[in-house]
Amino acid sequence: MSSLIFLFILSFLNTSFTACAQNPDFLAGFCPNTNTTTFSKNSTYSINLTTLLSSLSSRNASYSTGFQNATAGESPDMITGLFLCRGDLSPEVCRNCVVFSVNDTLTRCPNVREAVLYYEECMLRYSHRNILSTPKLHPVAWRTNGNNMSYRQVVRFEDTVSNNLNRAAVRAANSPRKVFAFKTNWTEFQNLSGLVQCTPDLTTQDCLNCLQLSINRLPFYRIGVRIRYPSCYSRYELYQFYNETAITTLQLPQLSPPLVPSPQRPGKGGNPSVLVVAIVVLVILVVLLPIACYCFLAKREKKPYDTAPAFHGDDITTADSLQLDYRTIQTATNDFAERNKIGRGGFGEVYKGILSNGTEVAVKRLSKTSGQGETEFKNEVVVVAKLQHRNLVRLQGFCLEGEERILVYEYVRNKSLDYIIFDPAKKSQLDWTLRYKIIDGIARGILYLHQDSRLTVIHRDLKASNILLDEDMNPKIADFGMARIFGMDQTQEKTGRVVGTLGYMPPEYVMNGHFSMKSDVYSFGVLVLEIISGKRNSSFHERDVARDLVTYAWRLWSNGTALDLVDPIIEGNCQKNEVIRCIHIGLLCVQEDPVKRPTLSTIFVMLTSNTVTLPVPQQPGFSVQTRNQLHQWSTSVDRSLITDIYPR
Ligand SMILES: *[C@@H]1O[C@H](CO)[C@@H](O)[C@H](O)[C@H]1NC(C)=O
Ligand SMILES: *[C@@H]1O[C@H](CO)[C@@H](O)[C@H](O)[C@H]1NC(C)=O
Ligand SMILES: *[C@@H]1O[C@H](CO)[C@@H](O)[C@H](O)[C@H]1NC(C)=O
Ligand SMILES: *[C@@H]1O[C@H](CO)[C@@H](O)[C@H](O)[C@H]1NC(C)=O
Ligand SMILES: *[C@@H]1O[C@H](CO)[C@@H](O)[C@H](O)[C@H]1NC(C)=O
Ligand SMILES: *[C@@H]1O[C@H](CO)[C@@H](O)[C@H](O)[C@H]1NC(C)=O
Ligand SMILES: *[C@@H]1O[C@H](CO)[C@@H](O)[C@H](O)[C@H]1NC(C)=O
Ligand SMILES: *[C@@H]1O[C@H](CO)[C@@H](O)[C@H](O)[C@H]1NC(C)=O
Ligand SMILES: *[C@@H]1O[C@H](CO)[C@@H](O)[C@H](O)[C@H]1NC(C)=O
Ligand SMILES: CC(=O)N[C@H]1CO[C@H](CO)[C@@H](O)[C@@H]1O
Repeated sequence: MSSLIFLFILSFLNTSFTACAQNPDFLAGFCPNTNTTTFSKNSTYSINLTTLLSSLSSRNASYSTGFQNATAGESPDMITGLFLCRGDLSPEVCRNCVVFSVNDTLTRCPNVREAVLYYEECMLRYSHRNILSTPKLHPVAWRTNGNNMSYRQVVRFEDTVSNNLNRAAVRAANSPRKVFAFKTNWTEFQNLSGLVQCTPDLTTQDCLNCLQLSINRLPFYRIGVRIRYPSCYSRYELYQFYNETAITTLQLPQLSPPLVPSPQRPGKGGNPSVLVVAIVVLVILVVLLPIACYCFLAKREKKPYDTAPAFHGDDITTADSLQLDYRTIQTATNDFAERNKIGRGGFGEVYKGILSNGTEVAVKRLSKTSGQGETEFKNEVVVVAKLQHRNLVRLQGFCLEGEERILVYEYVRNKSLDYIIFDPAKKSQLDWTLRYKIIDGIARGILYLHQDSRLTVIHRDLKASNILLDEDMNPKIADFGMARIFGMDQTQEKTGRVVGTLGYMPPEYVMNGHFSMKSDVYSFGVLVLEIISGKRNSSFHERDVARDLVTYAWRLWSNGTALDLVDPIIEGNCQKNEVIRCIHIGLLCVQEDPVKRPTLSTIFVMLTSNTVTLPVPQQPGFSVQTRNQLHQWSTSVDRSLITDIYPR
């Protein structure tokens, strides 16, 4: 098949005239050839298609913007067509690709009513249906760069790539031409470059959906991948694959958020591209001063926190609508009365409050350690407030006055999970069905943070006291986004300030300060084992048996007595196969090697479908002294089992 394509391209190389320096790089073509999708040679449709194609490849088509739509004929012979060139390419390259593709489709898709042809430089698409302004996520084509990221660096790489692509997706979706490119320092010798683009006929939301879907499908362990849908395109490489000059020009008009997404703090200082941008801005300001002034004034009408990194357009939440008066909060909490105090977290103290309209709220008074500016704080709160999911505690407002930084959350009635699950007198309230529901809900909440929200948020401090339970015992994760609110770098691979709680932190985090989404997976695994056993991982008492719960669970599992882990209070009344499966998943989550831990989307599939075969867990990650005492019994994890269960 690929050799056929190769031959095909080769024949074009031989016959095409030399004016075209290089033929476009063909990725894939799709034109379903069935009785209902074809037309006959001399039909109206055929004539109209010819008209359409020649209009798309005509000299006056808008190659400079890289996108053109056109229609020809009347229903039922109406045809709609479009082309999209990669955002950084010059009009000449774009036209070359479109002209080539128009020729190409006549050969590849003769007499077929609809076709999509993907090249690296452009895409050509036409159909008898109306394809404009309609997101289309099928068919997909992709190509990977043959090499895998080295095992040692793959976790950091996956995080860097996914964070940058997701941020770029938001920027692209909000830009007029629906394209955004980024370059960021990967190592001293390599930059990571990426480009995401939608057809500009899509709405911001449709574009974002398409890009996020495509990004979620990318195998980030490859050092370079490109993926194309009819509606969008994403690519990243460890080399400069796009024309930086062209993209910089394109991206200048919307400079307001930083060109380099904020988490890329390393290496920001001496970045020459920032310098170039600065010079260009200076020139523009001087030359086009009146216009610049006008734009500036127009911008000033908006609030400064409009520069929040992510959201524009359909989002109406602003800092104004969330900001609360300090006095309001003082009244609501009886001036932070001791008897209103309901908890203490790593970031400050929590009080119960009642607002003047009767709403019960939980008020978190943050400790005064953040060196963050007011605007940044507001920006981050607004972003975090937009993370809304039934398994996340809802952030309802904030207050910022003087030194005070206060977050106001929905009030959740049943306190936190640790308050019930570890209390011998209360734990019987949670039977197996409820515990399973809690595990499931926590997984949904983290999955949303990791992948389904518009940002990738790593919680970094998942633990039983951060899982709150509402009156129906639905779990709600608290304290998410604290890293954002405190202005800490979410993607930085190492952190001097190790937040998190002993017993829930994975070995690579404790020892090296490395964290990633897989750190949250580890904490989730610990939580699962705690929920099943009703025992705390950190203050595990059976010292003669094992030093902590994870070790203990592993020992029982390898002895074939996993059910001994189950909390005696629910033992007689639980679905044994469900429990075993949850212990199995818990053990997979606490694997020492982050790569071997499943992602949340995999965990979710494992939890919700019991037809899926789980990989065999290996010895979990725990302290060095116990490592050699256990015999290796398990076979190595079969990676194909892991990949199989993605329904993709
Ligand atoms: C398609 O058309 C051919 C002849 O033109 C016929 O033999 C075949 O059964 C048709 N297939 C379908 C699915 O209608
Ligand atoms: C198509 O039309 C041309 C002239 O209009 C005619 O010469 C040719 O035979 C037709 N071909 C078919 C397949 O009908
Ligand atoms: C280009 O110009 C021709 C007439 O000069 C017109 O028929 C055609 O629709 C134009 N094409 C586009 C894409 O504007
Ligand atoms: C489509 O084909 C019909 C029949 O040949 C013709 O009358 C009409 O002008 C065509 N439309 C375009 C836009 O070429
Ligand atoms: C298009 O194809 C025809 C023959 O099929 C060829 O003569 C012509 O040169 C091609 N044009 C381009 C721009 O490749
Ligand atoms: C890259 O990694 C994947 C999954 O881990 C594996 O299936 C593939 O064979 C590896 N490819 C290369 C070239 O090492
Ligand atoms: C990475 O990007 C920076 C800033 O644009 C540039 O100075 C540097 O030369 C690039 N490094 C490589 C290896 O391309
Ligand atoms: C990159 O884009 C700029 C501006 O559009 C153009 O002048 C330059 O020739 C392009 N470089 C390459 C290598 O295509
Ligand atoms: C890029 O990052 C590496 C470490 O990740 C650092 O050693 C290097 O100095 C950085 N380079 C630049 C140009 O910032
Ligand atoms: C959805 C869309 O982009 N439609 C455009 C198609 O092209 C015509 C001009 O040729 C525009 O007017 C439409 O807005």
